[in-house]
Amino acid sequence: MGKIVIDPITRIEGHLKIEATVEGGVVKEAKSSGMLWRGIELILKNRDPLDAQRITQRICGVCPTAHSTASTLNLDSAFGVDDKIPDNGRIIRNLIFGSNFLQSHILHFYHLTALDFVDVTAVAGYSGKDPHLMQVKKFIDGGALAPFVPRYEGDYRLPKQVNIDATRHYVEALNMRTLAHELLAIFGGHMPHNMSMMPGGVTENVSIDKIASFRWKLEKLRHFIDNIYIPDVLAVAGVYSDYFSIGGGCGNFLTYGVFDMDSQPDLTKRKRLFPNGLTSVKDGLKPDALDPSKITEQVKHSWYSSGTDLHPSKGETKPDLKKEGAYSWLKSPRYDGKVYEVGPLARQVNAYIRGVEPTKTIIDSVLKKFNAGPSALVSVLGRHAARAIEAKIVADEMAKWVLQLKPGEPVFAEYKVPESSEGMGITDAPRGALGHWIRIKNHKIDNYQAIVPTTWNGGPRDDSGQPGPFEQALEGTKVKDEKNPFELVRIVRSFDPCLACAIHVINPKGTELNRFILN
Ligand code: NFE
Repeated sequence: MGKIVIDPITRIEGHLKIEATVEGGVVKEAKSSGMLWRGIELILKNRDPLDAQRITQRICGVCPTAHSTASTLNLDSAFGVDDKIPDNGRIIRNLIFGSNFLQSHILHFYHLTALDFVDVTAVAGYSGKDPHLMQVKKFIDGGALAPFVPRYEGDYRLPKQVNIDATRHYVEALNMRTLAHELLAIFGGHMPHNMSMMPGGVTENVSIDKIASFRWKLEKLRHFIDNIYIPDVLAVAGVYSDYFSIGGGCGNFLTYGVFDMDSQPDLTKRKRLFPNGLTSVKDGLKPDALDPSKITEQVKHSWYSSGTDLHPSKGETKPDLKKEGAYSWLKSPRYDGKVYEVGPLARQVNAYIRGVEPTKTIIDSVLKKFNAGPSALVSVLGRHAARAIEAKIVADEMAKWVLQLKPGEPVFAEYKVPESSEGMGITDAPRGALGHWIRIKNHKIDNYQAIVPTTWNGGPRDDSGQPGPFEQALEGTKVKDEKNPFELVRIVRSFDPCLACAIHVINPKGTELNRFILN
């Protein structure tokens, strides 16, 4: 019996440690530890409720737009304007958030996970004139291979030309992400912290110029997604098809849904491009309705002395680094006491089983191409495919939404900050279900809680010992070479973890809590 410790896992956002106990070449037990603390809830206490919209965007540099969306929905509901958002405001919010989704999904495939499958050293002998490849070759010829190495060796299988093409796309994807940021800035102001989303709608007016500029930039992104991103994912899937049966995990999926299609005040009934819901492989992927009152966070194995199994509206944040048996700064979110995976796969599986188009048709065609049934989706490659399919659907819908904007019509509804109130903002972020909860007293924030996607996916064992989704996806995995555990990092990265929400490495007295060694 041996132990593999990967600390930190690179090419993700934030600091995650994975410990895997291996017996006979198979992972018997896995532990996922979030090694940084996110104290944003404490920072928000006693502040003006409107600060939540600004401060929660600082939770993370990758998905600030997700937090601006969740906090805005949260304040909409606490201020009682959730049924008054004008169509222009609703659509602009979707365009801002959609731009961030596209940036995020392209980032994940090319700059975080592709290097698990694509061998950039194929460019070493390159003698052509493609400027993107020449850029990469310069790194390789100069012997300075970072960020392409260090890496785990022993399982690079793509044909040389596919490696070269994908390496060119790696560089091109950087330009596409810039373009997605520019797209967001048209109505959002700028990245990373958009200024436009506000309770009641947005602050940016509609003009023909903005519509035309948005459409023009979006077309280039759509071209990249259709002709480069999706074909690259399919090329990887064709060669690494064993990853359709590796890293499945808990098989329970939860989504709050995302991209508002109306302003129905009950967020569980609001029509969304991707609907909310739950489903489970164990129950034959039957659709189940979402009831947010069943969400709790358990803390038995987390460095908190807070009460356990509390609903987030009553959530507590009391850090306790000395807690016996704890191994993570993440809590363990549960729905009705059960473990759920969140993210693009959860959204697309939920949409698929409900027959939502175009998800249903696209997934059917991908499954047919690989001669596979829906169970193949519950895997490493299923997560990558779901993310790419989702990028296409979101980009195509954005092209329609921007043409529904009406210049000259209102973009926001007036609101007043109430003396006391409660709110809930649930949406899906690129990485999955994201919820913000607020309690207002004396016009100030009395309590604020956020449960982010990676807390769902990367949380530790819960009060009854059930491992979290990362842990379940790792357990049972065969490891060919314990010195190069590429299976394990491929599994974890397929979830697109973001621990960046946890931003504190020192305690208030300035004492170091942990030291990370990169190798
Ligand atoms: Ni920090 Fe995020 C997304 C949110 S994930 S990137 O997507 O919310 O934990």
